[in-house]
Amino acid sequence: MPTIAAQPYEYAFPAGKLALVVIDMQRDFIEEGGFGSVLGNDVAPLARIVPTVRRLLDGFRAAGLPVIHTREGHVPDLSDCPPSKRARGRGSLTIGDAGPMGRILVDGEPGNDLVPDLAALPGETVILKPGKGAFYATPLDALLKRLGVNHLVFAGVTTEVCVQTTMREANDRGYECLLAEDATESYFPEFKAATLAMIRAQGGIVGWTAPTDAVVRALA
Ligand code: C5J
Repeated sequence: MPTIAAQPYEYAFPAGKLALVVIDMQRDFIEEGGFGSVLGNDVAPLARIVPTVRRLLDGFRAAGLPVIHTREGHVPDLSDCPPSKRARGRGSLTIGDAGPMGRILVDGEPGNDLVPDLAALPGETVILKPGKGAFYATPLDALLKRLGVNHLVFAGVTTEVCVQTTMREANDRGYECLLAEDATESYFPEFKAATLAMIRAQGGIVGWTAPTDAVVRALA
């Protein structure tokens, strides 16, 4: 089996049976005026990982392996948004309100699009997810089963919220998960560091972590 130099130890995957899941690389979290900035965060650190995520995407595309993107968003009538989620944050705008890039975190609005450099190619799946985890109320598990894939590499934002939640959901479902360390980011550097440590603690209790270079090298 091919392996990736990872922590806490090398990550083995069956050749041709690895998929990439890119979490929520959408304008709402990465550009000024979106949900992330409305909540008072500096979005610049998230924008800085776009070229690294692109390198990972290009590696999977060149290897002919499946790529799945997710977007956190809600249907326009917000029937899939619990009132508790909408009430959180107490920023100047909340989910469903009109912001500079359209209605915040609503499917079909410009802010909900993936950033242009990471747009999905024809044939790649984009999963719209109403929760933080990409398995909740989505067809992701069924899709992966159909693809026959049990090994997943993760990238995206934010490390401690949607990325970590999704990795934990995947881990509980029996997937072997690896997070690309430099292709994920948080508004809070200490949260990112803690999440990487949590994932690989206790012999990889949630999975593995590795630099993008190590992943791309193994794909080649
Ligand atoms: C957040 C996400 N942070 N994609 N969403 O609300 O992590």
